[in-house]
Amino acid sequence: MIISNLRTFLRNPALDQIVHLVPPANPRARALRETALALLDLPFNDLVFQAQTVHRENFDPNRVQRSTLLSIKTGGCPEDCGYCPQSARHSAGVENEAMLPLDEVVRNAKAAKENGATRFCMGAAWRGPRARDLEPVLDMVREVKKLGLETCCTLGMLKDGQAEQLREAGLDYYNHNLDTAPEFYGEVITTRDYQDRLDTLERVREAGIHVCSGGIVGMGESREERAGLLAQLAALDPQPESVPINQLVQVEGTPLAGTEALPWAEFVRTIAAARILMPKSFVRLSAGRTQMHEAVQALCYLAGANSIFYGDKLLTTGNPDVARDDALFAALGLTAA
Ligand code: SAM
Ligand code: DTB
Ligand code: SF4
Repeated sequence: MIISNLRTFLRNPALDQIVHLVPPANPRARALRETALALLDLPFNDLVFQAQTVHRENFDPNRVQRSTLLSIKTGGCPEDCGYCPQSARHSAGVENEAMLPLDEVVRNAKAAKENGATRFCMGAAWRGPRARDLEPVLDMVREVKKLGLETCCTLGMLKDGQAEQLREAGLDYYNHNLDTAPEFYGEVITTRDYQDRLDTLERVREAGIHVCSGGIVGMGESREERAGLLAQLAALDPQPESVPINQLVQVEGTPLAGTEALPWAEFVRTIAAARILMPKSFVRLSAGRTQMHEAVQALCYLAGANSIFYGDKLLTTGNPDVARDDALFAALGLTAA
């Protein structure tokens, strides 16, 4: 009760300046936070121009990398992430399913490759894998890798040794999001803390796996808090190879359903600031595209997004179908990386 009152007190916009003075633990993130906020505060055209300039210095601006997602273990998750339809604590109507068999995963990966995806990302609704959960996933990684696809997993928190096992099986990327700024985090998730996430990212990095880490915007956070998320991501050393920026997909039955929608320009600003702060990372325009107008997606590409989730499903919710994305790529002259 005291904590929740304190949070409400600290979230009072009039106190933003004061809250803002509370330094994040990492000095690099503290400095980057000021830079991130200054970027987000720029006039839109100045920000997008700067982002496109940085983008051109580091990438072919007309090429976009495409990853396809598959939920290999859906629902029944013990964690309480306020955005997530797969939490057993919410009532979003997502059933607790068994792990998919290997042949079904391979079938989906082949289809993804035929459609033109270069990376296949397998997600599980776990707090983290138990030893016996990891074995079948290692087989999936080996088989998907054999197809000539880049492999990615998102399985929750990893314990000592698990990242090494995944690496030996042929895992190229591990997705683990910081999700939001440290000071907003407790509003969204209580069953694991920010440091747990940083620890998993450290294990992934030390095992020699590429890091995919980003977050979600539109959860009711302030612009300062979006700057805080970007600063934490940009402070990772080295910076993540992939940075998914998700727009909250509001699912009925989750605590965050009904949150006031983020204005589209604010989403584009977040992409642009991510591009400038992490010039060599693939910035992924991630969840939320189904509800997003083509023109807004085009602005995201202009602002430096160069990766998407491709295929008509994310994990449990929809994504634009392949035909809609192919039409947008054709309209913009974009090609798959
Ligand atoms: N259970 C694992 C974990 O949380 O690390 C892996 C799967 S989890 C679904 C992967 C990520 O999906 C979350 O960290 C979150 O950033 C994103 N996500 C989940 N539900 C979402 C939603 N409704 N809208 C946007 N992003 C979402
Ligand atoms: C990420 O940043 N976004 C993806 C992926 N990493 C695993 C997941 C989005 C999930 C959206 C809600 C759903 O489909 O369940
Ligand atoms: Fe579980 Fe991951 Fe969903 Fe959180 S985001 S409830 S850990 S599946």
